[in-house]
Amino acid sequence: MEHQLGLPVLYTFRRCPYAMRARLAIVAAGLKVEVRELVLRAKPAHMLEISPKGTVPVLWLQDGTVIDESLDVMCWAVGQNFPASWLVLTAEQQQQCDEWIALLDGEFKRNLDRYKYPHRYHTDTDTCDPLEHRAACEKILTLWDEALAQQGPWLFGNRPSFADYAILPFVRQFRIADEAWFDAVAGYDALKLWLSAFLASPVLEQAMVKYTPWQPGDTPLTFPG
Ligand SMILES: N[C@@H](CCC(=O)N[C@@H](CS)C(=O)NCC(=O)O)C(=O)O
Repeated sequence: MEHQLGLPVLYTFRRCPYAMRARLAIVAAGLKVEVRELVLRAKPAHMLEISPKGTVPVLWLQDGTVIDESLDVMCWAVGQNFPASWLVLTAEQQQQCDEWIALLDGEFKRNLDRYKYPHRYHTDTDTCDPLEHRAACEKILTLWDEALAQQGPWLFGNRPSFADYAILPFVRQFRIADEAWFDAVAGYDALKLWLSAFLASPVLEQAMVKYTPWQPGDTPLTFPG
């Protein structure tokens, strides 16, 4: 299971928004890793050995260090080589960024899951109403829409930052849950522009290149390809 290419190894799942934010930061930082795509129902034994909690992304460095939280993978990538196009946040912006990400990974994700997969959250006594959860997500989207309307096209002005790339994969997922509704709903003008610029960006295209699931013994592949 060694690092055959002399590069860090990234266990990833293409559609996972956490893995996406890690890959986006790796692309933006101009780094290369060895990629191991997986399917969630059949996680590679080696990944579970180095990170028993079993979530993607997992980055395995050449010295054996394991980084298995998406935000930590992003920090590692930008710490290796800060993306030239990204904004360096002031202390105040960093605090705002941290607050938004906490809201995203907590309340937004919780409601997004219930909006997308309500049947998973029905109980004997309670049915899960997806529209209630969509409305809860919308309250949070409004915060980002307002920030973008005031000082867009990115969350902190005219350059992207850690905040944009940490958050956008989840806003993309929110849209995908009901694209026709999202595209037709009134409002969110600045947020929609922000999302569509991201969806058309070369960084996303590179981060979403398809790989066949990895198996031990496969020829190692690099990401980005
Ligand atoms: N806090 C973790 C969350 C990662 C996460 O939950 N990833 C999902 C996929 S989107 C996962 O691997 N779930 C495990 C599974 O479904 O078996 C992070 O930020 O990296």
